[in-house]
Amino acid sequence: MSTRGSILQALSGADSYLSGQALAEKLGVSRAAVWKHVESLKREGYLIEGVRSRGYRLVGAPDLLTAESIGSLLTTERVGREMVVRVVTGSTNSDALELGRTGKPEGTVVIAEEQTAGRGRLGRTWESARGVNLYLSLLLRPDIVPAEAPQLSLVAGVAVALTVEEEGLDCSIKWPNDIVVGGKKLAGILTEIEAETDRVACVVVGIGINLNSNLTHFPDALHDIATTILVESGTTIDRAAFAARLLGHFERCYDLFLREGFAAVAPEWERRSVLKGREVTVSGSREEFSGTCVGIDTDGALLLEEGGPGGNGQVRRVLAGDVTVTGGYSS
Ligand code: BT5
Repeated sequence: MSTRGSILQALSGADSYLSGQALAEKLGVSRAAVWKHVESLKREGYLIEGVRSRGYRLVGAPDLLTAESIGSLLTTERVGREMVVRVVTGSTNSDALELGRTGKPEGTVVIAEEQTAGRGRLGRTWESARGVNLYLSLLLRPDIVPAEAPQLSLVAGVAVALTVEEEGLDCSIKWPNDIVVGGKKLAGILTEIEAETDRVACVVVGIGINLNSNLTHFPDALHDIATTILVESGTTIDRAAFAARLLGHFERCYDLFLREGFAAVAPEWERRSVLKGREVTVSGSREEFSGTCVGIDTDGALLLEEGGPGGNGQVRRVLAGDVTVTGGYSS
């Protein structure tokens, strides 16, 4: 972590003043260097009180996503330990794929305050208003085959749900990648891979979560289908703290996935699934299928029991596509 990050971490963890001397000794830098970093943090909007005989005290932090503001709260071993934070970018997924090609390590995270070309699946757009939500991409290098990569969307879905639930909201997941609160989409996940013959060179898991935007940040077409934590709970989220917690949950779920496979994460996913027992239609691939969702397979495939007139009760595995629920999934 940078000296600035370490200063911020020390100040955030202190319940009283920390003297410049104590900080300097702890970090192995001069008192003048501590002072310089504190001044630059203040210019960024951190409220740091300095009292001559006592030292520094952190009184308030700006709602800015910075490597320091997130890094000082991280509990992970490797996820987010390398972080690239951009004020504006096209798409954090594109950035992370690019970093993957240049050899950046597993766990590297790209975060942006705003995306000008945020991407959903199948060429769709992800609305990414500035400074209010979270747009981040994780660069991963798991030893898996390309066909297993979509399971990481589900792993990330569980991590997002666990983080959102800590805000006191009930979360459901709509296969494969919609995180739903109050019947509306709160977050989406886009997993992309860079493959080498039959192995994965890297996987990028992109997560977009609506935190503090209100509906005016969205185009009209999304007003009935999108929501945010602010809209659902009336509380403003500390985005850096939320991001740090999300990365913590992700690392725990991901490590479980690496150790024991998707089947170990599946129960957490299944208990939030809005589709189980519902009549659904899956489109987007070459064919369209309808049936009753009976759950997901141990590898994350959606299981549909074909029924109704002409149906034969067979269970079909669906690997990709968009799901429409007959009658909607809000009730
Ligand atoms: C997704 O696609 O849900 C994946 C979204 C992934 C976004 C993240 S942000 C960080 C990273 N960098 C990127 O460029 N992308 C990832 P899909 O299932 O195709 O859903 C897209 C659809 O969701 C759109 O067609 C809209 O209907 C709706 N939508 C767009 N923006 C939204 C938003 N902010 N909140 C809720 N719904 C939205």
